Amino acid sequence: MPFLSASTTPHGAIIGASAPPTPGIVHLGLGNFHRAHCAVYTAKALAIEAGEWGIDGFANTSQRVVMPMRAQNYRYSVLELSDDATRTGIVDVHRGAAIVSDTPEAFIASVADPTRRILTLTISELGYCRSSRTGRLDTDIPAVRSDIADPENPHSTIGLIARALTIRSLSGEPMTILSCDNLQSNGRTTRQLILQFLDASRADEDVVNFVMRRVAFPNSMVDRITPATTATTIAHVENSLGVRDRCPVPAEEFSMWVLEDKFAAGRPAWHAAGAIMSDEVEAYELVKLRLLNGSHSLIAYLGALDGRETIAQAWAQPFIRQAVNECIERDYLPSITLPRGFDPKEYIESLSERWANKRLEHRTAQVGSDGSAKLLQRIPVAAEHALASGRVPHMLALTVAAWICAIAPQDGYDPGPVAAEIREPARGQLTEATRHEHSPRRAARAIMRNGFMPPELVAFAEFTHRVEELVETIVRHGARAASRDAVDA
Ligand code: CS2
Repeated sequence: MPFLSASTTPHGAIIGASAPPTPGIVHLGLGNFHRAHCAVYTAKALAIEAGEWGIDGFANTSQRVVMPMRAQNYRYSVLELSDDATRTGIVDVHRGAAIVSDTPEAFIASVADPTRRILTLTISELGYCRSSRTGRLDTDIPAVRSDIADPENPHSTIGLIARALTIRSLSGEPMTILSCDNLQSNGRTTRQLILQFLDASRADEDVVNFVMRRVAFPNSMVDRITPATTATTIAHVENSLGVRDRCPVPAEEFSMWVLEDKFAAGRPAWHAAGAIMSDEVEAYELVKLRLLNGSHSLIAYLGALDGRETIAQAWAQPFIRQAVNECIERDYLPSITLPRGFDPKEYIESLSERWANKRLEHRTAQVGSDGSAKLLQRIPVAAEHALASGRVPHMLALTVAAWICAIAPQDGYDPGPVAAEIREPARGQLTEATRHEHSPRRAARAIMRNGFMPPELVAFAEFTHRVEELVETIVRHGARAASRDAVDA
């Protein structure tokens, strides 16, 4: 079987249109999500309105996508998996692919280049280097600390962007930085972190003024479930294209993008490609971060503890469905002011269908990964909202307890093989925090008090106490018993 390359002709159609050679967009984070989301909207937009909107792509560290994309002239396929159909299309909008950690100067030069007009980011919650304690730039992270001391040789994402903007400020060309990550107020937050970095590294006033006046940071809500690529994805694509794609992306059919239309130097016709331009993005963000992502974490941790490998298998368990439905009704919905005209019932029904999609094979271990960073975006504010009005959010306490049990070792408790696959960069710190604690309650308390959750939430003793209780119930009687306990409370 030939490989997808410049000279092979695959059977599949190009999604939208191919981009012209000049990239007006720089993108950081070449993982599956970007390639099935922003890249697809861009390809579709180009088919409706031509423009210099190719994408110069950068991966953070991984060769997994960069090498194959280069070999394939930056093309790859998206395999859309719904319950009754499979569709494969080819995306052809990238005009470069490199690894930032290998060539930070190339990334800096690309962002500083006046012909680039938008920098899009999918760097995950972790990439923003934000402290769980203060919500500000985390200057305890070694890469951030060394970038502040030596801003001309940056390694952290925020340091790299700040360096590029410093150089760009010389030309004064406006630009937009568009965060496409699951962060509350993602545009505003990115702006604050960059300004905090510039302040800490004593940047010139001119640079700060340039960022404040000429760089736009629109908020955006992004949504499309994109599991990891597997051998099955590659085989499926091979069958339908007649060529072998080394880096295809599996994705659900559903896709949504809500954007604040505040761009400093133009944008592709994303609105014509289905993106919603709205002045209520933050409300959409909250809906998505809590109802989808927050519930997703609960499904993932309860599912992993119950030995379920995929989200669909977990969602098929009545005790998990019940826990999630209660969580949405009791703890999440009351914490959100819904966007105008938004029908929560319809949205919740569509979530249920999306989670039930067996063909996606979206792994609980994937959704459960990086919980120490992800949960901060999903739980604390909603929990504090309930607590401030005198109500204990039992289902949010259950989410935190299930995360603790899946990740942090507890004396004599084995969370099972699925939980063992969850990647958690804070595992070492969690183990350290609980090293001298020999009861589940004490271990949970140590985690809550050691900066893994914001102090404002930990200050509500009734919440911390409830998390401790539920951790103990999971350890002694299992995840099902703990769910019942939380649902009945
Ligand atoms: C998931 C998200 O892994 C996770 O934490 O909740 O990646 C989710 O699939 C996407 O945000 C869907 O848009």
